[in-house]
Amino acid sequence: MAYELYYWDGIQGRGEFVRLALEEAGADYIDVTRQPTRGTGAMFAVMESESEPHIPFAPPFLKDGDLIIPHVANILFYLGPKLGLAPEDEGLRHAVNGLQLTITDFVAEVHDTHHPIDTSLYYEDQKPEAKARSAAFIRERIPKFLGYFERVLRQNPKGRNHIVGDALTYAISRSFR
Ligand SMILES: N[C@@H](CCC(=O)N[C@@H](CS)C(=O)NCC(=O)O)C(=O)O
Repeated sequence: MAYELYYWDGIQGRGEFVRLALEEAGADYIDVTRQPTRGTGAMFAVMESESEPHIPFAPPFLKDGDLIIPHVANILFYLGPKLGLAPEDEGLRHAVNGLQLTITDFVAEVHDTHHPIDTSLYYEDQKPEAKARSAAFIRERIPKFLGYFERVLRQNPKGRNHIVGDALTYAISRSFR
């Protein structure tokens, strides 16, 4: 059965991390809300279900049969071994998961540069604060996060073509070089 990915229909957003892995592996999947017959209504139907015990808080989430898996890093941790995008070694799988969770933190900080005061307010309604937050983000946080990923890459004992081990993983879809 095809995997079902649920995410907002009009943006790449966090859904793109999952799409990249599915596309890289050539997996059979349906981008549910982009189906003309389903749309975001199908996403809300799952999130607002009164009977489903494991409802997601927010998209993206993946359905594999009856199983519902929320959060990008959690979805990728689930899919990685099935798609051939995670190391066989259990310890290394957790290393990849750690990198993906760091990416999760990074993405949340990127989001906060545009919505520093209130997530439910438009960027236009918090522009001065967004500018101040962005300046600090550019100065302090981008170099810290990217410097970290570059160090991990440099220190990979299996070489610098991949971030963990000697093959492509879902954590960073392309080698830096
Ligand atoms: N930790 C979650 C974050 C999910 C998330 O923030 N989703 C956004 C779209 S990118 C959303 O729709 N959030 C609604 C909300 O937080 O109320 C993940 O990594 O998937």
